[in-house]
Amino acid sequence: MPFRNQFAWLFGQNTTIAWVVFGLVCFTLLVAIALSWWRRRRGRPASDKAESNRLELGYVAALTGMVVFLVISSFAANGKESADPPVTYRVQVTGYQWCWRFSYLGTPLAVSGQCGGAQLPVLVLPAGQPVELQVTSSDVVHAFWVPYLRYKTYAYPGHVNKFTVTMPGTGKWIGRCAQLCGVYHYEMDFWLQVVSPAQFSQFLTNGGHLR
Ligand SMILES: [Cu+2]
Repeated sequence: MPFRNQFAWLFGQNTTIAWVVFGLVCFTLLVAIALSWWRRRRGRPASDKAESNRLELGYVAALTGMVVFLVISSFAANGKESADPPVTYRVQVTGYQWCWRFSYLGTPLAVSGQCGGAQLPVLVLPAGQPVELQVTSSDVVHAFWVPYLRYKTYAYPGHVNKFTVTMPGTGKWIGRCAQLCGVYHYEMDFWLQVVSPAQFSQFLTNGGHLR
């Protein structure tokens, strides 16, 4: 499953479960209200049953099953973040107050930009090739977030969070810092731009310029 889809799918699944649970709660409430109204109309007193063990056990079992399912499916999706090697390229993504730097490992190339201006930094990746992103920070905690990918990971100082992404086609999407990191946190936007492998090789060899 493509990287983006594994999280879009998880999001869809969890949202569906949340709506079903919400629906059940509303339904149960309405039934309780209707029953008590019906009893009152017939002059019957409210039920004085203090507990219903079977119902409560069933409720606990259903909740436990749901939690186990959610945890397992989330871990399964997260487990696919780091595909097995070989990855074609490795890029170190460094968040700092208040912008981003992308270093293409194994090459001298490191690109940044001007956050908050017209020249946002651009993370350029090749289409169809697995790339490992190594996310870190040089000062405080930031978070690397590309809404299109349905993916966010923390950028901690002194620690590297790795994930592998294979972008299926070319395109350009906005990325943001998703962790309040100081005064200009709101300016920490960047572009994720996916180009053809040929364009990407040119980008690496001509100092980070795209034609
Ligand atoms: Cu930040």
